[in-house]
Amino acid sequence: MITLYGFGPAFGLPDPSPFVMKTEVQLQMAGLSYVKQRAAPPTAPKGKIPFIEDKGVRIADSTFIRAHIERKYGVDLDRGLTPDLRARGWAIERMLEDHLYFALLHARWMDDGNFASGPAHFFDALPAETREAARQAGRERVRQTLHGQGLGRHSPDEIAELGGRSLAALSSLLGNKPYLFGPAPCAADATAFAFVAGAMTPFFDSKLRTAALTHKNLIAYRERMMEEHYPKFIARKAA
Ligand SMILES: N[C@@H](CCC(=O)N[C@@H](CS)C(=O)NCC(=O)O)C(=O)O
Repeated sequence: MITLYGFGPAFGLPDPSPFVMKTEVQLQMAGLSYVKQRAAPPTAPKGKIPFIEDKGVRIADSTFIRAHIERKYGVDLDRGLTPDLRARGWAIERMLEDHLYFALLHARWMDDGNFASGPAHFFDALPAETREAARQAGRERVRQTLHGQGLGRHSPDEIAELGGRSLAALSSLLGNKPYLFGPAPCAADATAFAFVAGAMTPFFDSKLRTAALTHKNLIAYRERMMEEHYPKFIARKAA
């Protein structure tokens, strides 16, 4: 049995990390059984979540996890796709994981209100004497990450504008198809769904969310995939 390590439900999402949601959906697409457990980044092999444990072997990073499950279990999450469409899937994933992600991170961590209602709670379990300092240090680390990546050097409006362009590009690529490349989902759909859900969560108020919600096809896509992959999460929220 595979164990998927994530953060656990938060921020109105099955997991606050789009990378965890991507991997969970890909495990489901591969038809594999798994259990979920919570873990903190410092315990992960590469200091980032998600990672999986599969019969004593730990694999970190959502892209390497996908490669592992495809290789070990003989599945192809892009089956039926031409080399051209596979390349497009990779390009879409890179746009979302290496560009949109940082706009998402900025909206959650750098906006005072969003930080207070969201990521600040990651530190709640720490002893009272160190909690606030750890919170501020964690926020500072994210600020430095955003600066190093480059997006953090722009104004909040410019960051939202750039993130919005990635969402608009995704919406155009999806068009009126049920999934990115037609009637059947592929690996990049797991990624796209996870990022669209992360951008649309009503838990955070942001220009990025407003931009995401202007795309009716992305709203329908998110709903369709949420029903398909997280029916229990939806039912729990409705109860
Ligand atoms: N390339 C990684 C990215 C994973 C990632 O950025 N995870 C974030 C949460 S969304 C994390 O664990 N951050 C903790 C840290 O950087 O300290 C993947 O595809 O799995």
